Amino acid sequence: MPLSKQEWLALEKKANELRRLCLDTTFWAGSGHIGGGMSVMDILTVLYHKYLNINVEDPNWAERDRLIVSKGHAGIAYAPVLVDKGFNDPEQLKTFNHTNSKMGIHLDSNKVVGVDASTGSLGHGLPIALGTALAARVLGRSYKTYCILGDGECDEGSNWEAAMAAAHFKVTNLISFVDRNKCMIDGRTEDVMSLEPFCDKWIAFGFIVKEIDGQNIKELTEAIDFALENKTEKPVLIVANTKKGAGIDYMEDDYRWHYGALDEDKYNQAKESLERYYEKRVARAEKEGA
Ligand SMILES: Cc1ncc(C[n+]2csc(CCOP(=O)(O)OP(=O)(O)O)c2C)c(N)n1
Repeated sequence: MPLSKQEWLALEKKANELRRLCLDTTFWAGSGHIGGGMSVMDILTVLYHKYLNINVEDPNWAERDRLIVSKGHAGIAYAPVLVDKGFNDPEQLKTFNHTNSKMGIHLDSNKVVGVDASTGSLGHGLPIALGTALAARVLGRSYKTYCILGDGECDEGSNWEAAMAAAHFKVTNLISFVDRNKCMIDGRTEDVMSLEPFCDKWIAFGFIVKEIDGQNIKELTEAIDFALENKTEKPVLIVANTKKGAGIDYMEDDYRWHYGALDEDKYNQAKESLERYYEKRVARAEKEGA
């Protein structure tokens, strides 16, 4: 169903709140993977606030949709989303990555409610998501499995083994995203290990690829609707072009903000930048929404 302007604006508001909460979590933690946290936040917002069929009262409900956040270092974005949704105590965010906290820098599915798989060692999420999707078929369940990969993460060969198997087994109940922010830990993806022609590679592995602006809520919803309506036998991959550090001007598109520390001054600058970013995005939704 097309996204109404009202729904678009509501998702913008939520995404803004969640970016702020990710920033706060980084400040409380002292440091964190804020760059890739900000780039993935729109994907997480749209999934948690429009698509995922989940139940906060029954987090392990067998029919729930699954999400595997394969780029597990995005825990600093994922934990705020799960807390805001009501899965975990908000006070826990203030202890993120502190000694003895339940919320480590990579979220542990045995400690953080709502996490379907512990990730952080890159290259494992798509194989897990594939197994989860195949399990639905074997068990006769109708849930969907979603998976979010980083682009730098796609340097890991295990992703391509999983991709080959997903196409071979015609796994159409799996919807995958790549957060294509073109930056990784220590450089730009094309400098560290060229990925291009990235979409063509996934197509060659048997996927239908939808390339979008991953920081445009409307395009995200259209891509997910497209994947959910897929009547072919091919799995869908959404290549979401994003910016590392999206919304925080001094971090944007700079791989050196893969992981960073915030002092009070930087924290305040970031808050102001996020406000300006939100205003711009609201203006776009007002103009382009219907
Ligand atoms: C197997 C493995 N090797 C190395 C790392 C260290 N590491 C953490 S994040 C990262 C870069 C990931 O880049 P990308 O997937 O593009 O993440 P994003 O830019 O979206 O944050 C690396 C190499 C890891 N977590 N796991």
